[in-house]
Amino acid sequence: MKKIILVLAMLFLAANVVSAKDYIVAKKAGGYDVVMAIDKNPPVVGNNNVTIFVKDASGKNVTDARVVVDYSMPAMPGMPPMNYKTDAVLQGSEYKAVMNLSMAGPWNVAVKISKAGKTAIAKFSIDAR
Ligand SMILES: [Cu+2]
Repeated sequence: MKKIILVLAMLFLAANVVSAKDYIVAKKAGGYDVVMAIDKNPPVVGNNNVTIFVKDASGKNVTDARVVVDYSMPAMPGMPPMNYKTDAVLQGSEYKAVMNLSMAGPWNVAVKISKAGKTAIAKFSIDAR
């Protein structure tokens, strides 16, 4: 798994789609390879530009899915749970979204990829500074 992430990250770097300083995480979900790159490393309170790459089992970019970024922070003392959702928009062969993190600390990010009536969810944990 680690190796796959490394190879994917290097491919994207070589293609100049992401920058070496990006925060990059990858996961398999529903037969897809999902890579999420955030332009802030570590992710920050405020706006973070998110680029999402979705590849199918044969390594082809999936460009006809609906991609939604769902990000949430569980309840903490003095803070109710927070949940936000934004559509990622296809740009070239990847999906772009802006994630506005309202507070420092741990966030759960669920990237929901819907296609042909099926939804795959890639879950990531990030820590905003
Ligand atoms: Cu909080």
